[in-house]
Amino acid sequence: MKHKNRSRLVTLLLVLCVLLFTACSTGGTEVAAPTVDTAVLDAAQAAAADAQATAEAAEAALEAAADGDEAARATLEAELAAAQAALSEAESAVSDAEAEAAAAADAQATAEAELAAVPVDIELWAQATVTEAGPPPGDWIAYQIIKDELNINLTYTIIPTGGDGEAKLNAAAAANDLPDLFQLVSTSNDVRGALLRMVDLGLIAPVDDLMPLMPQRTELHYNDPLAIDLVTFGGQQYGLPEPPPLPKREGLVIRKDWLDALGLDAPTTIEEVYEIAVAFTEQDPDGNGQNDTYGIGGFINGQGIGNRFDWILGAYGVPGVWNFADGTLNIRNDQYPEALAYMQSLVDAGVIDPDWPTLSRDEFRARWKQGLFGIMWEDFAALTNQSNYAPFDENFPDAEWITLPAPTGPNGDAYYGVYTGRGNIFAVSQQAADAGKGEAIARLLEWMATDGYYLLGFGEEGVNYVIDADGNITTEGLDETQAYTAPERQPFTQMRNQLIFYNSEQEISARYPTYQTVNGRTMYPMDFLGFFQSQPWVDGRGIQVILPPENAADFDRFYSEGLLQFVLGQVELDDDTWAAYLNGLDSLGAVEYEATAKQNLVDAGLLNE
Ligand SMILES: [Ca+2]
Repeated sequence: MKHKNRSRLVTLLLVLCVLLFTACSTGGTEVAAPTVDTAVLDAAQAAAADAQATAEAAEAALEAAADGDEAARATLEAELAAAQAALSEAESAVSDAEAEAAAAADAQATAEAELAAVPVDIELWAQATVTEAGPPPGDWIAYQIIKDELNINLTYTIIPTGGDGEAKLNAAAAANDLPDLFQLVSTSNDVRGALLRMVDLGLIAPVDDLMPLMPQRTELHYNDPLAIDLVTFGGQQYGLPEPPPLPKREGLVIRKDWLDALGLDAPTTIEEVYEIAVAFTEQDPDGNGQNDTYGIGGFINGQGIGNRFDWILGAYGVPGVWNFADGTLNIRNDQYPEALAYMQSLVDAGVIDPDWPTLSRDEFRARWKQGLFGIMWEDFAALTNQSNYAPFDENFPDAEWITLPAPTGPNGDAYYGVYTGRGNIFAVSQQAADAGKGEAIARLLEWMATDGYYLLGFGEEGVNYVIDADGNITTEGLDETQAYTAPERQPFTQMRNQLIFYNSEQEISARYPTYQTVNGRTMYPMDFLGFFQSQPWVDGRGIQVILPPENAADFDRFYSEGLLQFVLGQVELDDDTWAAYLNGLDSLGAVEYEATAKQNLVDAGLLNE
């Protein structure tokens, strides 16, 4: 009996503890403090404390009645009954407190719903996808959907590209009247620098808190840690870095029909490229009996010999201008003059189209379509998209270009080129954040990556596009003027390249569909892209933090002209002339340029000190 009573008391005490804990924690965490009548909770807690005291007294009495006589037992039972009554009262009080808390939570939810019912005005500035097409009309269905489903009044302004767009943004910044959400513009292709300048002026709001509010968009658009790092200053993320346009889309190709005609295998080394270039030049690969072909064709795009010959520099481990592993110029590497010597050997042997240093891009493209050379570096769409390939196809229906892997150099190096990964950057103005618009901006951006994706990227399903059995987007069977590809429809998808597309396979295959050539061969543009992307590229995204020196024009001219003179044989390439070239660059501030570049890479977390 004594033992039984003791266990009842222990149980009672445990129950009281649980009730006390529940009462306290309900008040502390689940109900917002300002909306709860704390007196109710206080009363519940006091009652529970009383019950606990009574129970403790009962336990003391139990100890005192160790001998177990009837009178003591009666007292003990009376005490227990009192404790149970107190417990019952405490339970009831806690129950009241919980009801009060639930009512408060309801009131809060109602208040939040009322707040959300007030539409949020959001002003968006972005560049156009098709500049000549103009903005969507005022009665665009998307505006109504955004209002109905997101409770947002969207004002969408298309801003100009280049200097005009930059000036418009700068004027708004100067007037402290930036739009809520906007695309950064830079004529010098340095949108990160443009963002940083506005951050320094206090005009841009951090977006760290917005990222968790848009999980799907973050997964599809903001998934590159380096891109996030590049818009993070002082530990806070200030930019929303959209995915860059299709990366790694250019590559090396060779005329398979010419290889077959001469009984040659595709080259895998830089040496084999040379041999085949000689054969293509000297052995009449097109079989017309005339000496009218070259091995290699190209043109200069960028500094030095240009990035279209990075596959040659890459075979020597020095593609591009910069060595991002240590922040120096690649010309410091002793393999650089070796690569130039190889290029010079192609020029010297006359196996590269001799007009390459002066050709424009269009002139170069006209030449491969005329069958002038059999090895080249080209953009996959410029080569394989139906409209681009058609003139070549008509001239040479039996011809076929195939992809080449990055050729290997004497030390085993092989790189296709440098991937720079520059994409659009959007930002939220501090003014918008101060007005409490951050959450609504995140809601809009998340919607654009989820429910609004197809509407803003292609239009209305069944009207402007259809999804076929393979999951591909097509315009089959649609009214031609309503198809999302029609000129008339371009105003309705102006946001697609700025805020909607993220290089999904569906997007890319919609832009680069397969088709039949003149003689019935199936062309797969996507296969060319996939192969090019699979090749070894140097991660050159650090170029985004390297700013040109003040004497950039003089520096670049000396840099480029000097390299070209060596390659064309106008200056003999030897140890002395190479040293003189490097000295000339140093006199133009090359060392300081490198030191600044290195510091910028270190500051951006892209390079260790
Ligand atoms: Ca010929």
